[in-house]
Amino acid sequence: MSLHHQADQKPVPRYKPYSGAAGGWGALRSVAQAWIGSDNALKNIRALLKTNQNGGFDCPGCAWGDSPESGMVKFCENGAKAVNWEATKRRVDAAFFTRHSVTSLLAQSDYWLEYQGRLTEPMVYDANTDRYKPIDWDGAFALIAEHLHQLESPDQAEFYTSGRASNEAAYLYQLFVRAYGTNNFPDCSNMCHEASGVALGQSVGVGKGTVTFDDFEHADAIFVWGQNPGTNHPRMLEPLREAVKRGAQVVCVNPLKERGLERFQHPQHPLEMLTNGDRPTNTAYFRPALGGDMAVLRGMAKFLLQWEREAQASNAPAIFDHDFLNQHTQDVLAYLAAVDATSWEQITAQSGLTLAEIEHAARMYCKAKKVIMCWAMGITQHRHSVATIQEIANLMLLRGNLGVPGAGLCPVRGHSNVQGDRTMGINERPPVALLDALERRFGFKVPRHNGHNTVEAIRAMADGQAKVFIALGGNFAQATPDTERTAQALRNCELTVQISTKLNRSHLLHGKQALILPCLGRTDIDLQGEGPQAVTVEDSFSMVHASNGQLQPLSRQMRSEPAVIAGIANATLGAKPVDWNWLIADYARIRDLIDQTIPGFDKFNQRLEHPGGFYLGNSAGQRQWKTASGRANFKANALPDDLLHERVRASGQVPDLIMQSMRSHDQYNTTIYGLDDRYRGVKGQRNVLFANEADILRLGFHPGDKADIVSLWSDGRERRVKGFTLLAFDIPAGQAAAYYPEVNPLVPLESVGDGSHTPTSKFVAIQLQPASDNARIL
Ligand SMILES: Nc1nc2c(c(=O)[nH]1)N[C@H]1C(S)=C(S)[C@@H](COP(=O)(O)OP(=O)(O)OC[C@H]3O[C@@H](n4cnc5c(=O)[nH]c(N)nc54)[C@H](O)[C@@H]3O)O[C@H]1N2
Ligand SMILES: Nc1nc2c(c(=O)[nH]1)N[C@H]1C(S)=C(S)[C@@H](COP(=O)(O)OP(=O)(O)OC[C@H]3O[C@@H](n4cnc5c(=O)[nH]c(N)nc54)[C@H](O)[C@@H]3O)O[C@H]1N2
Ligand SMILES: [Mo]
Repeated sequence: MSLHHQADQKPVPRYKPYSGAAGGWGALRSVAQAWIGSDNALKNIRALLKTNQNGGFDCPGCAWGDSPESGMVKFCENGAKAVNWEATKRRVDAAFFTRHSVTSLLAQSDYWLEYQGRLTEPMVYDANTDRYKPIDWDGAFALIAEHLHQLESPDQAEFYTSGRASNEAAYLYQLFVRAYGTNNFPDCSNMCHEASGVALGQSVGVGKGTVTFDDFEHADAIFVWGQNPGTNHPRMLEPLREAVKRGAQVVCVNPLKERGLERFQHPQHPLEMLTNGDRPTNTAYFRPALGGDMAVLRGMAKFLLQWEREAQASNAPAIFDHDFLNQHTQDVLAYLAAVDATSWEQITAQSGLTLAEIEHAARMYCKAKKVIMCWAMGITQHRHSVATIQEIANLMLLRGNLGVPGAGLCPVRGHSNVQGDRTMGINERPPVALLDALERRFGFKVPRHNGHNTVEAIRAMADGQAKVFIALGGNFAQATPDTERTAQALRNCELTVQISTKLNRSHLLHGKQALILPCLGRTDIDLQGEGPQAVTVEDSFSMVHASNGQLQPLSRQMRSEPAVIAGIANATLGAKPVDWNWLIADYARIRDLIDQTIPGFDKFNQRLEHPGGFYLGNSAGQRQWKTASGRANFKANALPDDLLHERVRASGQVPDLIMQSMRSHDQYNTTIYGLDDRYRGVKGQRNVLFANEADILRLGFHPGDKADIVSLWSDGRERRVKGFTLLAFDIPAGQAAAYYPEVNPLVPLESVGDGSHTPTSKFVAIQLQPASDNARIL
């Protein structure tokens, strides 16, 4: 059965552990199904082959980078799905909205909504008929301008960004929004790698990863913390298994035994496919408690300190890199005092690992001369994520694992251009240098006060302080926590505007007035006044490269993101501070402005001509520290006293389990491609809770039973999702896992990371109750 037809059929839920390697035949079969099942098969194969190659388009999937030189994998199974999903021929047009009222669409699943096809014409909500009806572009722009002009303050508008927006679109957007007068830039990054940016900015002076693709070939050890690359960054499996092959250590830290982190068969490697061989992707696997990583890291540091003292006493070679510590770092003694002050009891209790396991991890770290540490959402979506990431940096600084080939910090980004969007100034807490540069170049008074992040924006809309919500991509209603409150917040607005490629719930949970503005995606040819345009993106390794759409857009009425922004800006501000329409005729003109205002982009247009793009550079990777101290800072954070939030305790209830929310193999964030999660053995269902069999029995249920899940928080609100099937799974006792976004209603809006404000989607205190009624399966 093809992936595409599932949306219209009733699936048969199944659950059976998966025995194959990651990648391999399973991945090929899945790609083939996506192609054959697609209504646009031939076109898609051609499109796919250009993915990430010079002259083609950048994969709209994840932000993993490719080696600019080698013939490494240029696409993966999930990239294929992303391309295929965007390149559909199905359309959501005026006729579609005549057939479906908004209320009737609300009863459909997220899977069904996006499956209906590409949005092809601008639409406006008509409250009389409860339907979207066509509006022309000028009418849409005028409506937005009218609302923006009516606000008492520009801070009453929220401008959301999702991480697929190109550099050119993001730059234009932030310029317009700041010229309009606010820094209200909630973005997907606030729910994603915000903690990495905050933590690394304070520790090493730059909030991005310090490694490049080539470093993976030189590392002696690679640690992968809280990340599932087999599903979310499949192109990363290749360097991991190559590392294992050449004798490097690959150490995975993840409570779940993720298949991609165990074995990988290369789907583009003929011999391996024929012999059905596969290779391991790790040399050690540790399974901590949820939120236990900081304790693991602290324990590793404590072993290092012990061994350093022993080495000093016996005149053996030092464990620490003393030259590096002396020349480059600050506050190491305060940090070591904090390490001494942390007890082994607290470390083992909080980490969920034994002392022997922590010692093993520490030895692997110590034996390697050059270490890379990678991490993703398992690390960033906790209350103490900033402190945990700073602990990663601390451990790396102790042995000078920064700014040398084969070593460094690697927060693996999510959305394909989420890093670039930040570089372009999508930032609710903008650096002063950026604001100064904009003011100098464009001569308007930029707003200097901080704007709203995602959680603050929801609160402002809920309180009626913010009245206009504009989204450059994404699916705000589903990606955010506390789903019911977010829906209410959006409905409170006077106007909501979604600039999107596909229909999703954010179009249905709208303000009093609402617009859908259909835009081109990465795969579409973008024709402007001066001809077809390329856009640019930045990957996790700070490589900037061009992306050229290849496919004829489905409708002439779709506009590019820069063109939509220019239209809104022109209607709102006129040709000030720039001539918006002139700018978008040739995106090289936007790049000239980027060149003049954003560090690292001088000669932008010229440098783009280099095949594979160019490297933006990273100061910490060059051992230059853009911190207040001018050095790399050790951060002496204490371990949390208690992982359980005091507001969970104050609820007076004791949690049955701690739950993380995660991605299945058949989804891209809130976009659901299918109902299977191959590597975890789940078929045809998403409303499931993975738990340890002993826990399921202890709580009075049996595997396969349905249960309601309620979360604990002391605000008197009930947060419940209904009728989830309990799956007995290989997961540490006391833990549970479920899919995002189905369990987002359980994440309290106030449960956020310290210093990052990121919803704590990987640590939700829950109780199970007998199912109150049958939930929707789809
Ligand atoms: N195909 C596909 N690709 C994607 C995406 C997608 O949805 N689909 N999303 C993109 C985006 S925006 C992002 S941010 C990335 C996300 O990439 P990931 O971060 O890999 O995404 P998650 O599924 O949230 O996986 C989190 C992993 O962390 C583990 N984990 C959870 N809690 C903890 C913990 O406390 N400690 C440790 N050590 N591990 C923990 C989980 O078991 C899981 O393996 O992927 C990007 N790429
Ligand atoms: N519980 C829980 N919640 C989470 C997470 C979690 O792990 N657990 N992860 C968080 C993370 S890491 C992230 S990044 C956020 C993601 O949050 P978002 O980025 O807001 O969500 P997406 O699902 O990626 O957005 C999908 C929609 O984007 C639109 N779209 C797709 N391509 C384009 C394009 O090229 N241009 C435009 N304009 N629109 C486009 C389509 O209409 C599609 O429906 O969710 C966060 N929420
Ligand atoms: Mo993300």
